[in-house]
Amino acid sequence: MTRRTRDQEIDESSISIGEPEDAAAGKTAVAVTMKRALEQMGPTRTAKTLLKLNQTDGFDCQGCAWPDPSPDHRHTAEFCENGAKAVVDEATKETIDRRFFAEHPVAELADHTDYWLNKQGRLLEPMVLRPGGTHYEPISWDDAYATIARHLNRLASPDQAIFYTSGKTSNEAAFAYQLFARAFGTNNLPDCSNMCHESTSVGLAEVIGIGKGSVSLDDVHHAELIMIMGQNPGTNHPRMLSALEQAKRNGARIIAVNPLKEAGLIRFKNPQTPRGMVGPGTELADLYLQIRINGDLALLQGIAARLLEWGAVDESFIDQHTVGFQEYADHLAALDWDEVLATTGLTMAEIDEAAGMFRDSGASVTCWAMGITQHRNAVATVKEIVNLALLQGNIGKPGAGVCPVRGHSNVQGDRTMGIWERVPAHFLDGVRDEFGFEPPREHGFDSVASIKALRDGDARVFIGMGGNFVSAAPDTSVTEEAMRGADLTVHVSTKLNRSHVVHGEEALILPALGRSERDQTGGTDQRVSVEDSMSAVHTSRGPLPPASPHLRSEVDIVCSIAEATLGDRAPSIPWSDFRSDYTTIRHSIARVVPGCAAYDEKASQPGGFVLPHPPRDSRTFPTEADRAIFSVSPIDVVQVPEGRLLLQTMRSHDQFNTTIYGLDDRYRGISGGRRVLLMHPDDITAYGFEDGDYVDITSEWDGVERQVPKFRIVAYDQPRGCVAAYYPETNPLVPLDSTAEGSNQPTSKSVIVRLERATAEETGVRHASDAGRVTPNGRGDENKRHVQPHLLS
Ligand SMILES: Nc1nc2c(c(=O)[nH]1)N[C@H]1C(S)=C(S)[C@@H](COP(=O)(O)OP(=O)(O)OC[C@H]3O[C@@H](n4cnc5c(=O)[nH]c(N)nc54)[C@H](O)[C@@H]3O)O[C@H]1N2
Ligand SMILES: Nc1nc2c(c(=O)[nH]1)N[C@H]1C(S)=C(S)[C@@H](COP(=O)(O)OP(=O)(O)OC[C@H]3O[C@@H](n4cnc5c(=O)[nH]c(N)nc54)[C@H](O)[C@@H]3O)O[C@H]1N2
Ligand code: SF4
Ligand SMILES: [Mo]
Repeated sequence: MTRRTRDQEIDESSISIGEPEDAAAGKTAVAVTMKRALEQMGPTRTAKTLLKLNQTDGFDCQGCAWPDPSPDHRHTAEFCENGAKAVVDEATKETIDRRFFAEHPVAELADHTDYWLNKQGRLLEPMVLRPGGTHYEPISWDDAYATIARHLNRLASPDQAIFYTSGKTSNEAAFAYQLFARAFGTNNLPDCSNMCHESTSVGLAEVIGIGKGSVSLDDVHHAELIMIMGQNPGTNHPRMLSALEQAKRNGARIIAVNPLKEAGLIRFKNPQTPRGMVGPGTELADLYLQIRINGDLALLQGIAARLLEWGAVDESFIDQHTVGFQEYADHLAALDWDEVLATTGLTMAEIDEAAGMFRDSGASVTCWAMGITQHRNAVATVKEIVNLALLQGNIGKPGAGVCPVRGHSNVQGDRTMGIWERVPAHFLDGVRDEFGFEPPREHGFDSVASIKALRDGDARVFIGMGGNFVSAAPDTSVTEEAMRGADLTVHVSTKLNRSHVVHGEEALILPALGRSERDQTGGTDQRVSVEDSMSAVHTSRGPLPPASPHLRSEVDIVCSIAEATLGDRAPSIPWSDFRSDYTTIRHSIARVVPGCAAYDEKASQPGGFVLPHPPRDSRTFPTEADRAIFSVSPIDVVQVPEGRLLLQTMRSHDQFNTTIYGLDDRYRGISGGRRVLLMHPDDITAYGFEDGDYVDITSEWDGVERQVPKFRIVAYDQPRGCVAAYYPETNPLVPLDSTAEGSNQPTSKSVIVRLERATAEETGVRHASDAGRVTPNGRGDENKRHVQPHLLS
C-alpha cells in the first residue's frame, strides 16, 4: 500500500478547524499582508514594492488578471492581500544557491511537497541535471542554450518538442516565444489556459465571435444586476470586491451561484474605508444560490424559461443581432422542470427569485470562473450564459455583458500574442508577412495532448515558460511518468517546484527575472506589457534590484535559445534587436497582432489602451452567421452512481495555483493543513463516518481507479452529494481522458469519488505529490476494509 512523506504527516497532524467566516478582507487582511511582507522582504523592500504595485509608473501585480481602475481612481495602496502575497513570494530575501543543490539530491527533493520546495527561496543561477546525475549542478547560460539547441536540432520532427507557457509571461516574451516555436517548425504551444478558461474561449468564440469577455470595469460599477457563478473572488480576485462594493453603492443587486458559501461573496470589509476596517462592511450577495456541482446550465435555462414566459426579453436586439432564437425558445418551452430542480438542487422559489431579478434589471453582468469551465459540458454552460445575455440584449450596452474572470495576470495577453496551439490562419499570415518564413499550419498539442504525446514517446523535449506543469496538470502519476520519459525538460522559473524534480533524462532550470525586478537587458531599462481580463493593455516596470546578477529576463532567454537553435534559419527575425530593445518587439506586435496598431505608443501611455472587441464596441458579432448565435444544449450532467460523491478541486486562501504560501484557508475556517475533504454533515453520517475521520479518496473512471490517501473529513455546508478538496493535492484523481467536450479542458470540478476509511498501517513507496496509485478497477487493495457507503434517499 502507501507510505506518506514526512511533509504530509506534518500536514495531517496539524490541521485545526474553526468556523467559516462570513465577510472577506477587513483588518485581518491588512495585518496578514504586512506581517508576511515584513517577515520576508524587510521594511525597505516592502515600501519599495507595495507602493509601486498596480501604479501607472510601477509594475503589474503578478497575481490574478483583475483589471486596475483608471489612473485617476487609483489608491496609494492599489492591491489586495493575495496580490501582496504574490509579490512577497517573488521578492522574498530567501534564496537557494548551488550549495543547496549540492546538499540535496534530486531524489530527496522529489519527496517534498510544492509548499516546501517553494519555501526554499528564489533560484539564482542556471542549473543542469546531467543524464544519470543525482544532483543539479551549475551550468553557464551559453552551455544551457547549447544543450537545448542540441536536443531540439536532433529531433526527427519539430513536432516532437513542446513549448508550454504559464500565464505570467509578458506580451513581449510571449510574442518572441511563439515566434521561436513557429520558426522552429511547430504549433505545439500549450498553455495554462488549456486547463483554465479554454471552455470560455471556445464557447464565446463560437457564439459571439470572440473568445474574450465583453465588459469594462465601468460596466461592473454601473450594472444593475451582477450574477457571479463558479467563482470565489474573495480569495482569487480580491479587488473585484471593491468593484462589487461600488456597484452596490450605485444600486446593483448581486446573485451568487456556488455550492459553497464563500465569505467574499457574502460581505466585504473594504480596508480602504473606515466602515470596512471597523464597521460591518458591505453586504454583497442579495441572493445566494447554493447550487449542486455542475447544475449551472440547468439554472440558466430555468431563469431564461421564466423570462420568456414573462415576455421579459429584448425583441429588437434579438431581431437585429441574433440567429437561432426560435429553436432556443422551443427548447425552453419544453424544459423538464423536474430535471432542472434535481440538477440544480434549488427550489422553484429560488429560481423564480433569480429570474425576477433579471427581469427587473435593465443592465446585467454575468461573471464566471473555474466552477463553470472545469466540467464535461463546460462549453455548453458558457454558451448558455451567452443565451441568457442575448435574451435581454445584455451585450454591447453600458452596465451589461459577459465577464469571464481570468486567472493568471497575463494569461489573456499570452493568447493575444499567439500562444495558442490552434491560432487562426490570419495570425500566421501576419507572422509570415512580417518575418518572411512560412509558419506551420497544422494545429499543435494542447496541455492534455502534450501529456499523451510525452507518455507515448511522440514528444521528446518539454520547455516550460514559467508554470509548474507536473503539479498543475491532471492525472499526476500519468503526467509524472510522461515527463520522466522525455529526453530533455527545461523550466524557465523563479522558484523551485515539482516540475524541476520530476524531470526528463536531462533537465535544465533557467532562473528568470520576476515582474517586481528591474530589467536592464541590453544595458537599458526595459518595460514589458500585459493585458488584463477586460482586454486593457498597459506596461509594467519592476522597481527592485534582481535577486541575483545571473538572472535573465524571459525575453533574453527566449531570444538566446532561438539564436542558438535556429542559427541561420529564419534570418529575418532580429533576435538580437529584440533582446537589446523590447520596443523592437512591440513594433512587430503592432504589425502582426490584430488590434495592436501603434502598440508601443498606446501601451505606454498612462493607463494603456483597450483592445477592440466588436460585440462590446458595436454589437457586431464576427461569427459564422455574422450575428450572435443562440445555441441549444441538453441538460446532460455527470451521473453519480449510488454511494459515490462528486468532488470539486479548488484553491485555498493561501496559495497561488501550485505555489502554496501557507497551510491556512482563513475564510473557510481551516488552518494548519491542506489534506482535508469538505463534506455535508448529513453525508458524513450517511456514509458511516464522523467529522474528523481520515479517509482515502478513490476516483473511478473508465475502469481505472486512482487514489490519494488520508484526507481529514471536515463537516461543511454544501449540497448533499458534493464534496470539495484542494488542488493540486487531489490532481492524481483527475483522469487524463476526462475532459470538457469541445475544449479538451480537464474536468477538475467534476470527479466521481468514493471514500474508504484510511487504515493506520499504510506502507510502501510514494512521492510527495502522492501521485495516486492507478489500479485497474477492483484489483486495488484486496485487504483494505471497504466501508460500503450508501446514500440516504
Ligand atoms: N490568491 C489566488 N488568486 C488566484 C489564484 C490562486 O490560486 N490564488 N489562481 C488564479 C487562477 S489561474 C485562476 S483560473 C483563478 C481561479 O479562480 P476561481 O475560479 O475562483 O478558483 P477556484 O478555487 O477553482 O474556485 C472555483 C469556485 O467555484 C465553485 N464551484 C465549484 N464547482 C462549481 C459548480 O459546478 N458550479 C458553481 N456555480 N460553482 C462551482 C467553488 O466552490 C469555488 O468557489 O484565480 C486566479 N487568482
Ligand atoms: N485539479 C485542478 N487542477 C488545476 C486547476 C484546478 O482548479 N484544479 N486549475 C488549473 C488552472 S486554472 C491553471 S491556470 C493551472 C496553473 O498552471 P501553471 O501556470 O503551470 O502553474 P503555477 O502554479 O501558476 O506556476 C507556478 C510556477 O511558476 C513559476 N513562476 C512564477 N512567476 C514566474 C515568472 O515571473 N516567470 C517565470 N518564468 N516563472 C515564474 C514559479 O517557478 C512557480 O513555481 O493549473 C490548472 N490545474
Ligand atoms: S486583485 Fe488580483 S491583480 Fe489585483 S492586487 Fe489582488 S491579486 Fe493582484
Ligand atoms: Mo487559471
